[in-house]
Amino acid sequence: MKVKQTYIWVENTCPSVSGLYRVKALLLLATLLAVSCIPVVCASPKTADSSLLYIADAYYADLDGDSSADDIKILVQFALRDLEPTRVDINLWVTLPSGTTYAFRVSVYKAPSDSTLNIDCINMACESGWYDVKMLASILGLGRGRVSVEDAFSFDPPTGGGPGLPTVSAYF
Ligand SMILES: [Ca+2]
Repeated sequence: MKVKQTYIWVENTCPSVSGLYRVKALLLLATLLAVSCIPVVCASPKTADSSLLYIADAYYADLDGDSSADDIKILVQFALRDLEPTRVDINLWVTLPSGTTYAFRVSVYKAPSDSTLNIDCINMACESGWYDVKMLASILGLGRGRVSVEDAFSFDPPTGGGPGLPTVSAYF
C-alpha cells in the first residue's frame, strides 16, 4: 500500500485578553497525491467524547471562483471547552466515488477552545456520486497522553469537474 500525505500546519499564536483568539494560519497549498486505498490507521486506546471535535459539515462549492462547483468545504468544529491541548492533529481522508482517496493532515497548535476550522479542498470534487470524508484526530497535551477522536461525513456533489490539481488550505 502506498500512501502519501501532505501536511498543513495551522498555528494559533495570539490569544487576546477578551478570550477571543487571533489565529495565524500558515497556509500551505500543497498538491495532493491520490492514493489507491484508505490506509490502515491504528487508533489510540483512549477515545475522547466526539463532541470535543467533529465534522460539522462538508459540502461542494465554488471556493476558488473559477465558476465551477468542483471544490469541497470541510468544517471541523472545535469544542474543547476548558481543555488546553498543546496540539491537535487532524488526519482527513476524502474518498471520491471512484474510490480515489486524498489523505492529508492539519496540525493545530494552541487550538482555540471553541471555533470552526475551515478546510478548503480545491478542484477535488471532480466525479459524480457520493463523497466520504473520514477524520481521525489526535488531541495531545491533556496530561493523560494522546486522545483520539473519530468522525465521518458523506455528501453528494454535482457531476463534473474543473481544471487544475487538487489543493488544500485550512484556516479559522
Ligand atoms: Ca471551483
